[in-house]
Amino acid sequence: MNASQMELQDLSINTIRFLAADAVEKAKSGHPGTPMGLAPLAYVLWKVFLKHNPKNPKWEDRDRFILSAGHASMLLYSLLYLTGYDLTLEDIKQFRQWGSRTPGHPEYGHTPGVETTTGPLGQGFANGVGMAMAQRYLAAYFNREGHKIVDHYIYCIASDGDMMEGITSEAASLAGDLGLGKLIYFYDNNHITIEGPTDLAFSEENVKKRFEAYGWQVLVGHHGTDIDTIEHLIKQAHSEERKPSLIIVRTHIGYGSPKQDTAAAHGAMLGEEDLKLTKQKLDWPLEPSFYVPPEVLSHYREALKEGEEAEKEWNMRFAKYAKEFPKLAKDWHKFMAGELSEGWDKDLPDFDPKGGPIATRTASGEVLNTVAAKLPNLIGGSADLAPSTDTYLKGLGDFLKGDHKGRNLHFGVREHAMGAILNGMYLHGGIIPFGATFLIFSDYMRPPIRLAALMNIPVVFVYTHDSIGLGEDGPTHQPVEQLIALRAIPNMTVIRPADANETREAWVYALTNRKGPVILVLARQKVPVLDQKKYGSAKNLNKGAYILSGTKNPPQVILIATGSEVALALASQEKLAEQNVSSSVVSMPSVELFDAQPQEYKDRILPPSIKARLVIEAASPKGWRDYVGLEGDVIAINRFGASAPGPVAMENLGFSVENVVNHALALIKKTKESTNTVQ
Ligand SMILES: Cc1ncc(C[n+]2csc(CCOP(=O)(O)OP(=O)(O)O)c2C)c(N)n1
Ligand SMILES: [Mg+2]
Repeated sequence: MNASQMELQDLSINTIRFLAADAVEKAKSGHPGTPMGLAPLAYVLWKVFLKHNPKNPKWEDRDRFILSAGHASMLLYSLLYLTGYDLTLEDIKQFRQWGSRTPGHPEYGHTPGVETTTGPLGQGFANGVGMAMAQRYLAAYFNREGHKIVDHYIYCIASDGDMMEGITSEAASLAGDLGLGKLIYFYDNNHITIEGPTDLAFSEENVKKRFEAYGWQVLVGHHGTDIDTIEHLIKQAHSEERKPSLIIVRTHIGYGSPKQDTAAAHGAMLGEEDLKLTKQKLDWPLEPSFYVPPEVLSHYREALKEGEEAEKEWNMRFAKYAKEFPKLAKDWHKFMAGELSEGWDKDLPDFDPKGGPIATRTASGEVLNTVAAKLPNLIGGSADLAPSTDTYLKGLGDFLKGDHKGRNLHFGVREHAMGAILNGMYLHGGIIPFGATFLIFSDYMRPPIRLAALMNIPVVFVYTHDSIGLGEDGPTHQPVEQLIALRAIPNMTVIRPADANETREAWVYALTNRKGPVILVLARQKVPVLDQKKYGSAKNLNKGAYILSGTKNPPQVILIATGSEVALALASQEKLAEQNVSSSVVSMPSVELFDAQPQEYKDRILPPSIKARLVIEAASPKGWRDYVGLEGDVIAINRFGASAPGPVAMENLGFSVENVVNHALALIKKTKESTNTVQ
């Protein structure tokens, strides 16, 4: 490399540093130090290795780049702008401002080129593992001898905080077990977190040995500014195909500034004086701020031509592939568009009451297996609970090291990583992912559930053992507050079907409404299959609530129930009828879907004139006042459950016909009195 090339390289690296420092300075908020330390690594990765086309951020065979340390977002925004994505210098100047395309942390779907939303540490790390799993499955499905249609890397930069988070250990352990050779991760080992030096809480000097124990190849770069070594290490990572690689790079937060190597460089602007000193030290013009030397811009913008050529070359290879394998090529387009194969829903089971009661988890397993046989892009698994959650795809193989064709994923007992991996699989493209565990353990994976909702990505989360009705395992396993906690997440659709046919419709909804995540909440215990000739059709599930069993004249009381409590509501309705009390039963599998209906529909299901409304749900009562008002009543659970056979626990906590009838009668009396008082 000659002197002018060296100079261009230095200028290119410093451009990233000062775009970050200037943007944080202008916003008076953000994280300048990390991009400053990482700039050389990012430069070499993006300039020499990253296969991408800035003009088409969705090109299927691009390398994926994840900034798991999302607080260093200015690093990513700088790279996106410099290499020619649809992001301008003006956008950079609007860093962290209302409505800007450069929010505090990278947000998927908001800024072109951002592959996933990061910020909550550890999530990006695990997303990448999901992307690599999706990639391996697609490679196994599509690649043929001499035709490597799927051939890209997943790169990720992780920080000290990422390395401390438990989810990282979960995901790394699985990635090693699966031998995900296309994963190339960087550990930004700068020895600093917010409170100070990492050894305040992290004396794990040997992250290297930890990752080796996980089955990773671990490489070490002692100087974050030594680009030749970093380049060499990345090449070494490329040549290891059977293990993921972690490249540990010793960097210096706030490089070049008076705050270098201190926590002060992490999360606040450098300040006018220090910024000036840093610019002087690194030989950077003080004015103008946001300075991008023209030769630097054209140097980075070579990515445009290179990217276009790379994609063109791939398109040509794909055309040859399509000629030789027309059926696979057709599948490819379907997979990438997230389409369901024609006739996917033809043989869906129609459950008959004559078959006897059936747990909704069991019905779900039947539906899932029927559709999976026709949807090769549907893959998923559970966190070591496939037999209990009924999510095993029979005869469709296991996804294992060295054999990535199988469609059953074994996450091990790693719920948190499972959630983020599912997100990553969807974000990679080509996959309809689902994952399962007990509803109680949704708590173990709440961060990725929330991020799925924030990103509006259609991941299907399957949660069984959904109430105290699960029985003897007791209060540690019996969900109480989980339903309302999940319903509280914006953009989330929670569906708790009443019986087998509603469960079928819940899956149909989850697979056809690909606008955001769906949570299926299923019972362990058997529930009756509701007679479709006698009651309202389960096909109404997509309206969120419907009249399951109505009355000719307005009922004296409306019983609203979800999931396994719907059968209880129906039994109570019969008992009330024996006492000449008229009631209707509304099945309400999804409050979110009901909320989205036109007012006219809502008023039809819950007429405003009828104040006697009684909700029955074996979970926290929170939230139900929205539907029953202050006058109505809720039979719910305001305590933890108890270890006992399911029916006994249910009975003792108020889920009996007798208790429902008593509440209904009292409610009718109370609402009548209050109406009289008003008159
Ligand atoms: C799950 C989670 N917990 C806490 C935070 C708040 N936070 C942001 S960065 C950070 C740690 C900073 O240290 P490091 O990860 O080493 O990043 P660096 O300062 O070196 O860039 C913390 C605790 C977060 N973003 N995510
Ligand atoms: Mg750090």
